[in-house]
Parts: sequence; structure tokens; C-alpha cells
Amino acid sequence: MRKLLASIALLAMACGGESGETGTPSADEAAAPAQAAAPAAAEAAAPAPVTGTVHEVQMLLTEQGQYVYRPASLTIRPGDAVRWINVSGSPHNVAFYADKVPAGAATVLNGAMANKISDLTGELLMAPDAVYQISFAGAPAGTYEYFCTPHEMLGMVASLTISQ
Ligand SMILES: [Cu+2]
Repeated sequence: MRKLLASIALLAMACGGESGETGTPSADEAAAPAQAAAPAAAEAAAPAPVTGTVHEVQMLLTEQGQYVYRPASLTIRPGDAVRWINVSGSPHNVAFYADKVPAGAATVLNGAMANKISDLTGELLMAPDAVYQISFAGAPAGTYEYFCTPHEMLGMVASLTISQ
């Protein structure tokens, strides 16, 4: 009980302090958009249904010994999805560069990517013909650069572009 009262007292002090310090309008303006953006971000995190085409990208080790995504560049339309297929040379995955996707894309991607092993990083596919699909419905237009975590240093990188 004493602890609770102390918490309430602290809370009251914090609130009092806040209202006392927010004399500058810029502080209020800075705080307001952040609070307003939170629910929108949560909504965007829910995977949106695919309304367009499902494109296929193969992940493979070529006869020349190159680890590649094929095609290495792909243009899709809003509402489309991409399925990456584990053809050979696994494990492979799909991981996006946080600084090489359009503004606002990371939140959408993190919501749309199943079984992530970390931020913007899909699971490793081991089994032959295993598939990893991402819906880009609701994702902002622009170019998305991505890589395979095990083979990035071997040049397994690619990009996809969502047209306007
Ligand atoms: Cu790979």
C-alpha cells in the first residue's frame, strides 16, 4: 500500500512536472505526432491480403558456383506478393537492408514477414523447394534491397521495386 501511494505520488509529481515544463509549444508539437503515429504503426504491422500477382524468385547455387536470387531484380505492383523458392545451395533466406528500403517500409515488412529470426530477416530455408512468401500489400512504393544472410558476402543480394 505504501509502495502504491508512493507510485501515485511519483506519478503526480511527474505529471505536475510535465505540465510545468511544457511551456514551450515545440515540446508539445514534438510529442503529439509520435503518439498519433503509434496506432497507425500497429495497424500497418498486420499483414495485408495479397490483391495482385504472386511473383517467384529462385534462390540457388548456379553451376558456375554463384549464389544468386533469380531474377536479381524484380518490379512488382502494389498489392503483389513475392515467393522465394529454395532451389539449391541452401540454407537461404530473405533479409532486407534497413537503410535500403523506402521510408515507412520496415514496419510493414516486419508485420508481413513470417518466422523472422531478427528485424527484417526471414527464417533460413533448409528443405528443397521450401518457400518463403511476403505480401507487399500496403508496403510503400520504391526499391527494396535485400540479401541472403549466409551468402551476402558471396554476392547473394538482390532488389525489388514496387511501382507506383
Ligand atoms: Cu543464400
